[in-house]
Amino acid sequence: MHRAHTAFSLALSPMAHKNFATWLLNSSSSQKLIKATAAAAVRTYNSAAAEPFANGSTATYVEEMYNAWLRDPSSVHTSWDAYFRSNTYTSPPNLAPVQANTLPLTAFNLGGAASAAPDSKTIDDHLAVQAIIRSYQIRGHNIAHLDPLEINTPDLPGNSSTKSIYANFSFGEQDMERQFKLPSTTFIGGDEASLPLKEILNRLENVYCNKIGVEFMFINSLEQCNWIRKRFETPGVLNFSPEEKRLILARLTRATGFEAFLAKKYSSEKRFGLEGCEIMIPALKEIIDVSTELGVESVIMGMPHRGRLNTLANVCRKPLNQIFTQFAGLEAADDGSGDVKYHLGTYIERLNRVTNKNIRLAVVANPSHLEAVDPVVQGKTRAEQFYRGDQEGKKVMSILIHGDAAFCGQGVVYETMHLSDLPDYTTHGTIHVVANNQIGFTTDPRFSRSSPYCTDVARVVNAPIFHVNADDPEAVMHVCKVAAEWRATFHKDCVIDLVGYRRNGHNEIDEPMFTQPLMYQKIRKHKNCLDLYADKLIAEGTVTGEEVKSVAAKYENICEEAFALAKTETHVKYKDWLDSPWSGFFEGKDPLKVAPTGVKEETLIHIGNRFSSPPPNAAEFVIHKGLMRVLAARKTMVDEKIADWALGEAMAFGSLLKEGIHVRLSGQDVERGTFSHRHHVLHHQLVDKATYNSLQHMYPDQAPYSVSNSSLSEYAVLGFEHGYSMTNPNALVLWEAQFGDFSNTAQSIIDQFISSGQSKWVRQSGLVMLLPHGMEGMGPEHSSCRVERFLQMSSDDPDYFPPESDEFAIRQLHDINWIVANCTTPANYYHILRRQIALPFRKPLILCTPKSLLRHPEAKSPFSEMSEGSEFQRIIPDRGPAGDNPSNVKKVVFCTGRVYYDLTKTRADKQLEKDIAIVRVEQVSPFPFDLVKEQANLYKNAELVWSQEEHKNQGCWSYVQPRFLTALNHSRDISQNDEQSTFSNTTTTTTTDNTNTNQETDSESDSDQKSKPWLSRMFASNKSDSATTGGSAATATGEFNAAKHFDLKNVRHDFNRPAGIAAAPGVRHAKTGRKISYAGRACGASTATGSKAQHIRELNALLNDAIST
Ligand SMILES: Cc1ncc(C[n+]2csc(CCOP(=O)(O)OP(=O)(O)O)c2C)c(N)n1
Ligand SMILES: [Mg+2]
Repeated sequence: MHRAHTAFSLALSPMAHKNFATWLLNSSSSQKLIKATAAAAVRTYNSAAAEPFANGSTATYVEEMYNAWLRDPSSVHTSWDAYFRSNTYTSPPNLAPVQANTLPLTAFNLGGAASAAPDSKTIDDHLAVQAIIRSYQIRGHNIAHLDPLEINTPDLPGNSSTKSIYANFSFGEQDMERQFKLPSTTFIGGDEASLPLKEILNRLENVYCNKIGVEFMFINSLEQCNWIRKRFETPGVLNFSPEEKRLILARLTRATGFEAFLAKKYSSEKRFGLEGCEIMIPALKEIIDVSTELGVESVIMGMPHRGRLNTLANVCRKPLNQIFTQFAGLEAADDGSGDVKYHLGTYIERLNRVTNKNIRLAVVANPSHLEAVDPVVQGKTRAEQFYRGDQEGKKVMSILIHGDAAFCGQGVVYETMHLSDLPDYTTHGTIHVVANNQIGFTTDPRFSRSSPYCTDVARVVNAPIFHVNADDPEAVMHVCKVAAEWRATFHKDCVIDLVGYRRNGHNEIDEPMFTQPLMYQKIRKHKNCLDLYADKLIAEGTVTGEEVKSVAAKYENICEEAFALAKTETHVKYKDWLDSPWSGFFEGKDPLKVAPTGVKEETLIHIGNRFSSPPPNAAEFVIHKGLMRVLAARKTMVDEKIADWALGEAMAFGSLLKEGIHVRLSGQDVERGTFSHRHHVLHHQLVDKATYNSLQHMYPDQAPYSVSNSSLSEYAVLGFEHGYSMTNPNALVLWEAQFGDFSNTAQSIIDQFISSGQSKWVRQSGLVMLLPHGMEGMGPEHSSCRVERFLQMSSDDPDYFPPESDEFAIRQLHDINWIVANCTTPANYYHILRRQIALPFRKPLILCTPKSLLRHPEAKSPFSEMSEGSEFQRIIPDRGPAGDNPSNVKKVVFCTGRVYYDLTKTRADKQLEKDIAIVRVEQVSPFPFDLVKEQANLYKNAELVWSQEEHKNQGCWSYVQPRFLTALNHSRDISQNDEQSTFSNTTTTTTTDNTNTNQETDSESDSDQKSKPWLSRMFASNKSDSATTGGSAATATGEFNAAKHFDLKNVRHDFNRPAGIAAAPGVRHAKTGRKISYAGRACGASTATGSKAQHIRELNALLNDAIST
């Protein structure tokens, strides 16, 4: 523990007094003060002093309000509620609530008669005592005994004894027996109104400076502060019954036994053991028990490596054999997924034996990137609350477990914390548990943080922080109980800082003495928590030594049995490791069938009319004049049956809502839209918070639409939306970046979750990322969403032309990790959004979205392109004179995105419409090999060019170039293969076998393969390829053994081309000899030039380059 220089000096400052007893210090003279105090004392016991409301005393009225509010905040008007919550109210002395333990100060007047005014010494001494009490409440945690190793002793002058406190107030030994009246801001007296100074100090010392350090006085709510004081100060709160103690012991035995068992059986494996902080397991169980008791039915957890297996085993009660199988799998597998067991998620529904209630526990799959899972858990929790109609978070809650170094080091913690109280992002309180082992890998806190505690980040959201010594199980359990009650009461975040140590190195193979010699000398001599606690319980007679041994032996037996069972397992089942099974989603679905995305024209008209209309109470609802014009323009478009970008988007959202699909759009300023084009929320110009959102009122039975301006965070908000999208496949969840380039601050979420979640964790997501992209002279920032990076992570093979068939497009989508597109028309934008839901599986969609096209007169689509029969166009061919007469065309310019409009204009200016065809690649990834080939064949004699506005080392060029070559030259060999043509006619109505989880987990056995004939054929079709290349999948005889290689690892998400088979060199090289050349900017370091003139020069050059024959 890293402690600040702390003393109680602040408590002695005028400020401290002022905060503590404002009403006293407000009096100008001490004489007045004495009188006021005396009067107060008298009035407290005078029934006539309790002035009724009828006599018009405002103060009494306020006081009554205050007392009523204390009992039930909802019983007073919201304005009073807000006022009292603001903590500015201080009861006047005469009106302070009459408490059972209240005595007049005169009773403590040492010099005079009982009813006389107290002398100034009495008052000063009382103030001093009150200041001491407050001082303990504020700073007691700084000198609490939180460190089991006692290495980090308080960094304080003197020592931590009470003497150093009261000496400052000039109290001597003679004062110790003096009786002091207790203020209403403490509960240490219980039923007693006063206590001797010695007892006051003892009790405070015990409450605040023992094994618990409560950090809460920064909270700006009197009610909440009092609530916490009561939970910790009330005498006897730490008394546990023998049954409770035995339960703690049993749980601690399991937690400790589990780590010991793994250490014994897998001594050379990394497991990131929990030793030194095993109490975390009983702690989590206590939080879950209390929360379940208070109504919670589902707990969603996020956690890093440390103690993860133990949590799965002993908190989630995941069958031990499944966990042990992971170790067995590791030994057999040498494919680089060595630490996968620390990252997989899980989902368990079980009976909580303590509360006898059913509970669902999920641990969300997480990457190595510490804390990255935090917002994902929040999003998932929020979504679950939403789907259950749990508006206050009473049924679903999240627990986040952190490491000490990561909690203070990773910025996403702060970003996630700041979502905690936002209306559209709150999960109504998260309990954060820090497994604080006082070290991060090899770095100790002195070098890893500038704050006294690793938990200081929580202070910004007024979350109380409960530090506790992890070697004191009862203190830990108390803190957990209070944390669970806090969440249930206030629905706000709180933090439990479990201060323990790490018995071994970062992992079990590491030598910690290299870097922390003194700490580890101490740790070597330190008894573990279980032994310490067992000794304590034996000493006090709660259990016997034999009982302790027998509980441990019993658990070891359980582990041995599971270990034996694990040995009989032959393979890992991924479905056992899903964190969010999608019940029923895959059942009965043809995995290769996309539902139509066009809708009836009347639906488009209806949505358009609603979207262009003011609210029904338009007469009272004052809309900004500019927006009236926007609505009128929308109405005109609807009448003319055309749509611009905003209308196309609204059509997609509205039609999905109509079909019962929940739509959630989130991101910075998305309600209006960064470019002021969307305007989904109309604001009454005269009434604060009066808004109207027409998309929420399209149809009476529509699904809910939510559009939310987010906090100014990308990392946390994108993570949140990803988590939200994981929860239910029947929702369109979109995150929009303010400008596309800002998405790189969320790179961890993109890399670790979105691009790879399915292949790592069988975790599908249909999240849409809307990334404004385009070089429009706005300079190096704001121009590019860095589409090249997304494309670089696309998993389709540049050298492999998949077999052609009617299902080409859907199979590609099924195989790939995500979709990257750049649409040029509102209709295509509309279709691609709707296709997200029409697909029989879920894939993330990375969508470059336009800026200037939002208002471009040509970037409009007729309704006919969105109505029934229309669909998403992966490629938009040239529809002008060039397309009509392809044999005369000299050049075909392929492009994507907004540059299309510049290219067509230049072509028109140069009157080259017959000579140059312009083809738009709208879906860049998976690459439309088939359509590119078709287009190239159409223009047999033409030169082929790729034109882009991004620099050559950016944009799509690096991605499309090799794929063009494959499409142009490699294709015919594959498509002419006999077996391939059989393949294309194969019926593909197979559904995946997911009886347990309903999650698409692909096949796990050879029999599954047989049920997918097209897959077998596909493998067969590659025999020759593999044989010629001698790829790893080929046998010695050159025969590809599909059965052997058809396993999850090889085929799961890449079934167009089996893993291990390289493209055959013999067929890869040019048959047609056609090439694609590049027309555009040269390479560049930044994404655009900062000078507008330079930008225009470059753009003209690239257009001239592309549009020339
Ligand atoms: C974002 C990120 N950076 C670096 C690492 C490498 N790393 C793995 S564990 C670790 C130390 C973590 O310390 P702490 O949070 O205290 O957890 P502990 O291992 O002590 O439980 C580091 C730096 C990582 N996993 N993630
Ligand atoms: Mg640590």
